[in-house]
Amino acid sequence: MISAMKIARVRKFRSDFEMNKLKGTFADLGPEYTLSPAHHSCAYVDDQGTLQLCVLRKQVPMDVSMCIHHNLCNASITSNTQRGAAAGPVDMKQFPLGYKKSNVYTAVSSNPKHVIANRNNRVRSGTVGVVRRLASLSAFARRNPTNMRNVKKSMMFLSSMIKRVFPTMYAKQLQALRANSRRRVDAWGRSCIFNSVAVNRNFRTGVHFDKDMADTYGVMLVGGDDQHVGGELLFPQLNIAVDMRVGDLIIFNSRAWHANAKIRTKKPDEHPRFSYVMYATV
Ligand SMILES: O=C(O)CCC(=O)C(=O)O
Repeated sequence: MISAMKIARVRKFRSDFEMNKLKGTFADLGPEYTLSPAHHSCAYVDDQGTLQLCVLRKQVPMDVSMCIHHNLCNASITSNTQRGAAAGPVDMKQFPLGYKKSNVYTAVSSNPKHVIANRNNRVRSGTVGVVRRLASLSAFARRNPTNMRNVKKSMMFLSSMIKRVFPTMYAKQLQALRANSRRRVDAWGRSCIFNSVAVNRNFRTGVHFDKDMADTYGVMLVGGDDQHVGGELLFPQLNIAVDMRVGDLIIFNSRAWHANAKIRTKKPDEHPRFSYVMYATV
């Protein structure tokens, strides 16, 4: 049972044009940010009354978060160069041959005919479930069918939670997934409103929004020993910061600009912050 929820009408402090200029940069937790409270809260944007985010505190049972963490954490082992703006400001050391930043992120190759598009910093972030680009299951999902099966109940639990709290959103997202799927690739069954998970390990994202389906919502929880410091999830357009802890769940608009504050854990490798972003893609 979810107890009283604080509902706030918020405004956008920066236009999308201004946000586009900040795309790929790091955001810091400054005094302009309001920290999301320790109880459940929702933020709607004034003009259209669109839900931007909803934080549910301590609603994910330990067995659900442990199951997701234990079965999927290894997806973050392989480093990923395709996280675009989320990978943060380009680290030129990673691109000794040069780098062009246009509408796609392009590393320069030693072979002039060879364009390496969509490359960005190497980050610890992997995909579990459907990969939009391929419209099929990710390598992790194909190689680890047992892990995929193990998390099905937990994914369904989260999906049913959304159904209970936001029934209209649930119905709309499920319908969109069914209507748009190019192939019938299901990660966790046809009543689950997400079919993919981004698994991140100590990944400080730069300002970005998610490229999954428009008008859908992502759901995120964190895993690990909960000893991480910092790494707050920031919504720079709304000046809202959320310190996510194990057991919390955030539901956020896939088009809401977000980033992470610096991870300030003294020994981040000993106490990594894992995040699991569940989303709908086709
Ligand atoms: O770890 C987080 O708090 C955010 C992760 C994220 O934004 C992403 O993977 O796109």
